[in-house]
Amino acid sequence: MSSILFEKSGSIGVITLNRPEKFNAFNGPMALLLQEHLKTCSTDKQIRAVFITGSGKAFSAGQDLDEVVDPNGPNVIKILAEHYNPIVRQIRKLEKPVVAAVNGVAAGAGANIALCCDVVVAARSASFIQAFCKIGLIPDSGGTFFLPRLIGWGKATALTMLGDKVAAEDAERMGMIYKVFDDGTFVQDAMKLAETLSSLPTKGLAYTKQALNNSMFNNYEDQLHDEEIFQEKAGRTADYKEGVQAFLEKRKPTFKGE
Ligand code: LHQ
Repeated sequence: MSSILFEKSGSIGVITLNRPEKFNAFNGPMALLLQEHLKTCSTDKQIRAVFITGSGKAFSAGQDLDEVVDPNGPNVIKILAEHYNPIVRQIRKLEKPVVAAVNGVAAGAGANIALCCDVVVAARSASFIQAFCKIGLIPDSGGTFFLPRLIGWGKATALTMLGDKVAAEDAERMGMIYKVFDDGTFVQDAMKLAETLSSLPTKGLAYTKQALNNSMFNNYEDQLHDEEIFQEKAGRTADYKEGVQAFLEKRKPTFKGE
């Protein structure tokens, strides 16, 4: 069985982390496979939203710790430079919305890969753990960048230094994630959200994502300038014309992602 399952459901690329016996912990081949599937999601024009989830009880327990003690395994630099950092970069650059559907515990790199996605939802029983401090490491996979921006410096510092388990509802309350859904309807609710995203003006969402990415480091004037540039591009899309036309004709728009 592959460590990552991939299928197309309508216009959604569904990626399932699939090493349930290891709580979907990442080894090298699995990280490289995720990169391949993300690339497919980026290049396949039919795909207009990406959905990442885990099989079994966990979303992902982060790095497979058996691999790091394997004398033939990759070293820390290789793990970051070739496994996790390319994944985070791909997700942030992907010109389509990426939903993390956190079905269970998300720890270490597993948590931070989820948190760099565009819309993060979690089952009520799921949790998030910055587990790195418990084994003497620092938060990676973008954790030191995204977490303080999501929940503020003070909380991010405490959570990364203490490694507390954060329940999904608390994660929602502190702004770490978008929404919690009940366990019983989690898969349907999360997929419905991805379906909605996949039916919206894909290019407009891509420009929104790029503008938000830039807002992480731009100053105010540069950001206003970027808004001009991206809005000009959005204003040239067919979906923009369709959105305005549909509004004026009092009908539901049909967006094609063009
Ligand atoms: C695992 C793992 C795992 C292997 C559960 N590996 N088997 C970057 C640079 C270089 C090096 C290292 O890493 C990184 C990035 C990182 O991600 S560092 C952080 C690595 N992750 C962790 O430290 C988390 C370790 N796991 C846990 O703390 C717990 O398993 C959590 C809190 C995730 C879940 O706890 P429980 O619900 O009590 O489940 P469990 O501990 O019983 O785990 C279930 C099974 O999964 C178990 O196997 P077993 O055969 O005993 O049933 C675990 O051994 C296995 N597993 N995480 N990371």
